[in-house]
Amino acid sequence: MTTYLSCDEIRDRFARAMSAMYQAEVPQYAALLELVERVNRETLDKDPALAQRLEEGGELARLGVERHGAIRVGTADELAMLRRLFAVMGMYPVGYYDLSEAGVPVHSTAFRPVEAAALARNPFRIFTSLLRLELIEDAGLRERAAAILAGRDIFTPAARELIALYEHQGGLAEAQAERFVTEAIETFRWHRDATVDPDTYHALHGEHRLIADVVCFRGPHINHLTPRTLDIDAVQQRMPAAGMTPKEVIEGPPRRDCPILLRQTSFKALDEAMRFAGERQGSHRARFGEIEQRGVALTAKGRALYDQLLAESRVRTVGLDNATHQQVLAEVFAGFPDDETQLRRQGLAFFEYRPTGAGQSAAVDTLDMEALIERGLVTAQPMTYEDFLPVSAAGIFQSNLGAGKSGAYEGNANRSAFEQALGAAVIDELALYAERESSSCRATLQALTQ
Ligand code: OOG
Ligand code: NI
Repeated sequence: MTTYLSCDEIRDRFARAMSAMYQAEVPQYAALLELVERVNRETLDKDPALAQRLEEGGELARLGVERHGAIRVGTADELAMLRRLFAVMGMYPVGYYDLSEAGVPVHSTAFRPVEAAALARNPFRIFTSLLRLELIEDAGLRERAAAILAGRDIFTPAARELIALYEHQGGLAEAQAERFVTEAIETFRWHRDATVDPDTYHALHGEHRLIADVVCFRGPHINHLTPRTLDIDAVQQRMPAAGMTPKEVIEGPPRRDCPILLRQTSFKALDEAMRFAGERQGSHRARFGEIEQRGVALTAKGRALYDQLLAESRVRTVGLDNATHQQVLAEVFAGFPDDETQLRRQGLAFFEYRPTGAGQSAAVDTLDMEALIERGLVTAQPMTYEDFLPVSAAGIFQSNLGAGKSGAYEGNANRSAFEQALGAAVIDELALYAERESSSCRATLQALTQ
């Protein structure tokens, strides 16, 4: 019998191949990886308890692997085929993000692993955006863009065959998987040669740089990769000395004792030489490097509080430099409990419960989780947030692509149109965390009462 590789193994190889390709394509990204590694090492040296926690969680060895990347596609067919391609690697569409409100004419999902074990093996995600041509007001330009997109195929014939083979067999054998990774990578490669002449490029660019980025090239080049940093504030501060221009502010919540959700920043997109159809030289600015630091996933209640505080802080942070911005954020977020017990008791964050060694042999007379935790019979581990934040994503888009000519687009969220293009429903991220939490509760109580 043929043995098939696990989806996790294929995803791991794919993530590594993407990293190697992107480092070769964008040398400044390789420099970012070096800086992140240096800061991570210094952070671990200063904080042996953190080092031990990471070691025990099996995370130390994986610290250097990228956590996510992003692409942008132009048509429903492209998105639907990507869904099948990512499924080969155990990556499924989770969450719906509307960016139109922030002036970016796309809506998005994140293809990512969903099971805890798969996330632990390699959490690599691809934030995937679909261009919303219907938001372009100029009908002529809209049709021109649609016609250009209709003329390209972003997948190699072999990639298409291997995806069909995977679906037919239910897996890929070693040589097939190896070939699949090689072929899949081709879709995300940078092409210096645009498919359009300068006039077309500039017309689309004038509407929004993002539209030119999606429409004018042969494929959806990977536009950034994102390693994990243990100290995002330090990396932001040290970027200039390492020859990088950081985006103005770190997105997301402020630094806290109990980190929540996701903090992100990037070096700004680089001006890169390209060639128009007809050989004229030009330049295009779209590709950058990002870093992330994740905290605990919030419940609907916790998320509502986060959104409220973020909105409050926004009116006070316009135009501030990062240091002052972070100071104001910290003041506003004083309203968000910052210890694990409160986060748990107030139902603000998700936790995974486990019986301790003592718990396994104790005779218990209560099923009250908090009482069991107090007595040292159960531990509650904060669950890492595995998804993205629309306001942060908008900030990342804007700092690398500019704001576009129309400010906010009239359009609004249209999840059903997105799902129709995708050919499937997106998975509700909150339901995933809630299910993991409640099944850990059930298993814990069962172990304690046996
Ligand atoms: C995606 C921007 C969003 C994130 O980490 O929030 C993103 C893009 O620029 O295509 O990657
Ligand atoms: Ni990103």
